[in-house]
Amino acid sequence: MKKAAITGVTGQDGSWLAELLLSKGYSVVGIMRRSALDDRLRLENLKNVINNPNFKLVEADVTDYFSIQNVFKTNKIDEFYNLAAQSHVGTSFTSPETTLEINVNGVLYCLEAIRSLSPKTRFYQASTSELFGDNSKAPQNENTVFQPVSPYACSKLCAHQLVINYRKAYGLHASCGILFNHESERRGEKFITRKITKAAARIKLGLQKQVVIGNTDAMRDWGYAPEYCEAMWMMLQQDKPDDYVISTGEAHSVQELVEYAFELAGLKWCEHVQISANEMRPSDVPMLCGDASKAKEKLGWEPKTKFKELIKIMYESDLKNELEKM
Ligand code: NAP
Ligand code: F7E
Repeated sequence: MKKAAITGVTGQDGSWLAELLLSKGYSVVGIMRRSALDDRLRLENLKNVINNPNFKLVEADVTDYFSIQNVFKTNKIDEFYNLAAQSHVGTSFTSPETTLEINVNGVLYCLEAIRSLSPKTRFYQASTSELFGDNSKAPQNENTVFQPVSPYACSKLCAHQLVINYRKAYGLHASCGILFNHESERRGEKFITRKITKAAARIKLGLQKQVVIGNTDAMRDWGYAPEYCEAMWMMLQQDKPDDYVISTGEAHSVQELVEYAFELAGLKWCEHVQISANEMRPSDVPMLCGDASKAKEKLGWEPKTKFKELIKIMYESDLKNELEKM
């Protein structure tokens, strides 16, 4: 039985990846940092996996080298998926130091632990389309120049280069997935898709009246998270490590997202959506649209769920959740 470890297992992608790997017969070590929060709330996304006998939760923090070393000292890990991050771009402007600590040093510690204790372990790094930043060339692929425009993107660029360096210098099987935005009914509620689908559901049920958002001109290439987690696994099954763009190849604006979610709720968006400078970022990525041809050719990966289907899944899930709470 292969054993995989996942940092960031309590996050959106970590929960989908844990489910996927268990379904493939892996034994999974889910890495979770300590929190003062009630575990039941933090583990909500993991309720499908928590009672699986092949799943084990361990406490470790990627910013604590000893705790990461300990994962390797107490487990023989075949595949290590590093999904832990301060992943909110807006927050990275207000907490740049924490963002760099987790997103850069955290990655360095994982790589160092593998290099020194378990050099045969295959490593996946969660890189991001935010690396492309201000690059007006679209669609973006693995050869597009990186022009990061936030502390989050700068941290992820440093991590991306560290992974490439450890691959070249030490021969580690270390790959980066340059994933474009991917969402699901488990998405954190501060990201724009979930913020909008939840607000539309709550406004429909009379539980709130307004939602306040920022830049509606931004365009993103939004895909469905479980499909993107399958691509992570595919990358680590290749003989050689490499970096891959994962995307749908379609871009939609925040404005389109708002209009479609409120249409699903049978509401007029302009009666409920307020634009505020408070929700704008000091600098924002204007447009992301990916070209995942390399992943299609080398991994056989292709996206299935398109924009409208994705937003419908999220809206219907939020409506159901809110109805269950009433
Ligand atoms: P997420 O929901 O924000 O999850 C992040 C996870 O990292 C959480 O489980 C969080 O744990 C954990 N974490 C944060 N700091 C940690 C630390 N010091 N030690 C251990 N764990 C820590 O993010 P996601 O959407 O699943 O994304 C997964 C990864 O892909 C991230 O690296 C993100 O930057 C990257 N990415 C995401 C997207 C996307 O569109 N979703 C696109 C490209 C790349 P707590 O529960 O304790 O906070
Ligand atoms: O913003 C605009 C915002 O926070 C999308 C992370 O998973 O994907 C994600 O980063 C767009 C931006 O995602 C609000 O300014 C307007 O232009 O949902 P988001 P993101 O910044 O693209 C990448 C690939 C990652 O790697 C990240 O980890 O929507 N926007 N009004 C807003 N965004 C938010 N959050 N809230 C608003 O009120």
